[in-house]
Amino acid sequence: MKEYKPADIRNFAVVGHASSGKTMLTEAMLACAGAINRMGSIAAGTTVSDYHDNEQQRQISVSASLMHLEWLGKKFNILDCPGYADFISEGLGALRVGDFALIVIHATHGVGVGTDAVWKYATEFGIPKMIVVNAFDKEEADFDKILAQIREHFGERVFPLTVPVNPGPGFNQVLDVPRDEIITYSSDKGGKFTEAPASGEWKEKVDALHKQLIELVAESDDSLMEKFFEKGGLSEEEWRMGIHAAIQKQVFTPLFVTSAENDIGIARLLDIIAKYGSSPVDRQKIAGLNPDGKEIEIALTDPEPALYVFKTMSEAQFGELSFFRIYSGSVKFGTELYNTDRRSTEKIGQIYVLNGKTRISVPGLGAGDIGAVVKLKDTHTGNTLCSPKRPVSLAKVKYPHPNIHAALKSAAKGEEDKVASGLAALHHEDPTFLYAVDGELKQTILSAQGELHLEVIADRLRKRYNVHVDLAEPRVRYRETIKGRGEAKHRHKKQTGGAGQFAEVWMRIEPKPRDSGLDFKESLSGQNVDRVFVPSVEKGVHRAAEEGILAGYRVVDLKVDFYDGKMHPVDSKDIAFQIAGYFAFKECFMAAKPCLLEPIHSVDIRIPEDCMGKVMGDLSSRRGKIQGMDMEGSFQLIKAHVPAKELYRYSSTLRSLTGGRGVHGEEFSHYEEMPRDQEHKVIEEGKKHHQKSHED
Ligand SMILES: Nc1nc2c(ncn2[C@@H]2O[C@H](COP(=O)(O)OP(=O)(O)OP(=O)(O)O)[C@@H](O)[C@H]2O)c(=O)[nH]1
Ligand SMILES: [Mg+2]
Repeated sequence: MKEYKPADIRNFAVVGHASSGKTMLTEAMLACAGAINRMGSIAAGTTVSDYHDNEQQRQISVSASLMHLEWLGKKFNILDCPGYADFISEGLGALRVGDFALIVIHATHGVGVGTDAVWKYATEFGIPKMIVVNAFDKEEADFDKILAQIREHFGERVFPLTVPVNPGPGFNQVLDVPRDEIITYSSDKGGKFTEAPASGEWKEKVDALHKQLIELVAESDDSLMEKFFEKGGLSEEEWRMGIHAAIQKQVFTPLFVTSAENDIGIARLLDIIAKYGSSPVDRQKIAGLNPDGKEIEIALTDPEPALYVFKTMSEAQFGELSFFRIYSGSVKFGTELYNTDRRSTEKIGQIYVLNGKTRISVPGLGAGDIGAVVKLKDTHTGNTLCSPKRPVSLAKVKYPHPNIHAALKSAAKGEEDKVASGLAALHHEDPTFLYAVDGELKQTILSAQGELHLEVIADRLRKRYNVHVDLAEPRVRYRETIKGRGEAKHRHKKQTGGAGQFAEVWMRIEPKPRDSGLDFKESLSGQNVDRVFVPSVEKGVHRAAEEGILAGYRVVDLKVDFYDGKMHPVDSKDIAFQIAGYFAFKECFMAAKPCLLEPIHSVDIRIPEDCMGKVMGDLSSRRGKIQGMDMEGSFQLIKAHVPAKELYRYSSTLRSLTGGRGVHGEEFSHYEEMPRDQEHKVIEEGKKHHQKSHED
């Protein structure tokens, strides 16, 4: 493969809402450019990009895949990203290294919450956007309607460079605004086309659009603006020169129409990307930190290499692949690089460019390019590899905090070590999920971006590490507390054989505000109890509070006063007062109107307006309390407080209530007293659990 200059490279992330056709669009681009002979399909699981088992089974993308092709002498590095919010880390990594975002919107599904999310991320990364409206072969596809919706969301400056001439089944013609032509695509899914000048009503339409386009381009540059006013227009050469800058500045966001499934509209999209799309040269300098934490600039033209690892992936029979983008210098087989984040040296092994699972080995890659390398020793997603002469750490992607949880149950004994090392390896690959052995719940808790994400992690564990694991509902961290005051006098006495034990503890308790924990104090007066036993009583109280009294959950939010008691000159000792303190506390607690508290999560739900009724109804059946409602673009944002217990697998419910158009995020908010009937259930379960663990 030949070497490409940075100006001849087009790195972009194909992103958007789930199932908008990103993978098919990528497939169509590859077919159009001759990188593959024939398009695969999602249904048959034969696309280049979705080559993993879990993608083919579910017919969705789970990992971002790297593909490349050549078009008009330019090398396109295409990162096809999953649309499900569960796998947002993949899209974030790709947008981090892309020079622009190709945002795909389904012509009939319209702008989704996933579209909004990637738009926002692309803006944060400071890269321009191009929009593809796909599936114009669909019966109900309506260009004016979808354009209006997109403009409502993303502004009036979304501008169509192509317009469908015959949308609906049989769609094969587009009006091409830069060329003033009607382009007719072949029906063999090869992406070939013929062109003819627009005539009649289409001529009028294209003339008007062309004029608007020239105005937009003129706006991007003062000298073009002057020429525009002098001559009342721009020459072909002038506006073509200005279009690149106009896209960079996002004076307008170009929009294209396609049918990815039939490879319609793709060739002209590739043309525009090749001629006017962003290249690494458009973002010549990026910021990084040197080892002293000082900000430095890395320029594309610096000879010393600096690479950002945006993704790592372990592949069966192949080992770990690290995907990188080169921000300066070049790499080749055998180059020694410094991993600034791990403070270790790595020797670059075989370098590859990829088309999904097909890897083509190359001797090296230059500045601006994207590739992958196998078997680095200790390099993870987000690390910077660089010349030891100029150590730098490039800005990392900030991933959203994982807030969807499940417990991991081992179905086979003796696999604990394998599970633990598998989880550690998977976490390095995908930092957007976390795991922890939770001492309180006595479960291994996985936290991820969504339920699909959790399922995929469990799948990977099973397949790659050959362990028998299942996901289960995580236990809920209920708390126990009191609503009234309570008192007890507990005598502990054991005087049969050997050394005796004697202690008497008089104690009272009262409630404290929420989230204030447990306070222990003594107010002993006189000499009934030696003060050396105060810590013993406190220990006993804490043990009882940790164990839980009503249903086995931690006791919180109360004040304990150890105010008197009795002792015996010989038999009183630490252990006797611990035991007396333990039982005195339990008795006080039961006398003080005990109750259970349950964790409440604050939940943000984004849905299209037409789903409001269903989602609100479902929320109230989950004991949700609405905290507020807001419009975000045309989406409804609902903020609610919902008990954690009611939220297990909520995203699947939301997906089915909204036909895949809604998403939610959740976070612990506070504890609240439980309704009586619910409390009763938990207490009964707690008792059963207690009995079972005693029998085991
Ligand atoms: N009719 C029609 N169907 C399409 C078109 N493009 C994609 N599809 C179908 O839409 C479904 C989703 O396509 P994908 O390419 O997997 O969509 P995606 O955006 O990559 O999906 P995720 O990566 O899972 O978010 C598949 O069944 C495709 O065959 C199109 O242009 N026309
Ligand atoms: Mg896909």
